[in-house]
Amino acid sequence: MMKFAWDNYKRYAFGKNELRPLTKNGHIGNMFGGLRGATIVDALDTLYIMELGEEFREAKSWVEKSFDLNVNGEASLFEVNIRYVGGLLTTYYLTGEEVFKNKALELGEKLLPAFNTPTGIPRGVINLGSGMSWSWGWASAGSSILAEFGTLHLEFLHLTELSGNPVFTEKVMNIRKVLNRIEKPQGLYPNFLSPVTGNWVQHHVSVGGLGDSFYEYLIKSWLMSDKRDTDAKKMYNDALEAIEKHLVKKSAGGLTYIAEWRGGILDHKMGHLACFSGGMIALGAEQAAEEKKQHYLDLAAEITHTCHESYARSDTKLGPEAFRFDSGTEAMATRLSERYYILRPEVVESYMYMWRLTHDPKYRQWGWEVVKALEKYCRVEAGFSGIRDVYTTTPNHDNMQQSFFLAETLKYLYLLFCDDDVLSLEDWVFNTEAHPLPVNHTNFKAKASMQ
Ligand code: DMJ
Repeated sequence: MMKFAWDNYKRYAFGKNELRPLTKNGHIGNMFGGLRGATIVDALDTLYIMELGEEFREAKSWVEKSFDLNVNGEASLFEVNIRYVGGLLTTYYLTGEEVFKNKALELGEKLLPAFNTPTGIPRGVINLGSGMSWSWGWASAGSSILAEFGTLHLEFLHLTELSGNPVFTEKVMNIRKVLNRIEKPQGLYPNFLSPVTGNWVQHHVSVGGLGDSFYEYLIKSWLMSDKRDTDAKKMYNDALEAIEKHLVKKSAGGLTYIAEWRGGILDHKMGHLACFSGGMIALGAEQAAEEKKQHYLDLAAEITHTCHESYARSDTKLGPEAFRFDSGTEAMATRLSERYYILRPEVVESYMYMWRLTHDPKYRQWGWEVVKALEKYCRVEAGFSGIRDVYTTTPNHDNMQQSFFLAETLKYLYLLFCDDDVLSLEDWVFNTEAHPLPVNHTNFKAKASMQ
């Protein structure tokens, strides 16, 4: 599947950001501020890990010869960090090849002006050429987004490690300081924060979109520090406790889900994005107090089960963008606009973690169901495509092969069927785009080569 996805990208869209597999051309999009080759950089480590040597060399050669960082345009700080910086850092650690390190550091420098705000909380959009930054037009009152400024920590610590420049670590430690200082409604973290005043702008809380990877990076910061970053662990534990108290619910049919919270009122909806949390909670269970370990493993298994149900209850056996638990509905989309599946990884990501942490064979079976469904409904003549409605077996394709399909979905599926020592969870922490970064056992450099 990876070879098919890559070959078609190479044939029809090489150097563009993503493949449009129906029209057989490339897509540039507006998230990466003039950067190109998102699929190449996102796929590098997956190609390497899967031992697709020739394909890896094609990708590397593009990075060496054609990857231009002198660009202008509106880039998402978050997306550039998780896909490009993350992908380059990982490939450096896997191969030891300097070109990946140098590109990661050069790009990291270009992101720094986004932090020039009164609080040091970065704005969401940056022009990589001029360094001008601003907030997303859709974010209320010029706010920054929790999942965006909260998903820089892992990569920025590695940028400091590899450059010797403390500025990257200082920037993300300051974000943590601001978040620690500010009062949290009922212990919850709202999704919108003003980079000017440092106050919350709106009380919307979600473990799905807009919030998700902030929580993920707290527990992973602790893991990546070889369990020394106890502040991150405390923030994670406190946040999870509040989430459990206020957002975790059980449906009439017995399915555990995480609702969204709007100023105290619950929206009984769970996004596909929130399904990463099964894996996160299982990964975090290890550090919990003895009497809570099993509880968190059970909670993780229940959430993963619910997410599997969202797949199992559809006709294609792929899950919708969001599913609901209201008016008699359980784990199904009720709105037309939420029925699509864009090749997202979060559900198989949780299967992979649950498999590694429990070895219950059902997670491999569930992963295999996804493989079959992808082959049946998303494979088209020239690549893989998202579908607009998971509840019909004659799917309408969206004509997009997302770069995260190669970075994440296929990598997690592959790892689900590998031995545990391939990218062992003891030694590697996956960034939110599934790019593994080494745990700081003694120092990061000790892990500069996987071989
Ligand atoms: C990916 O880019 C990352 O996993 C991110 O954290 C959330 N969205 C997509 C995949 O769905």
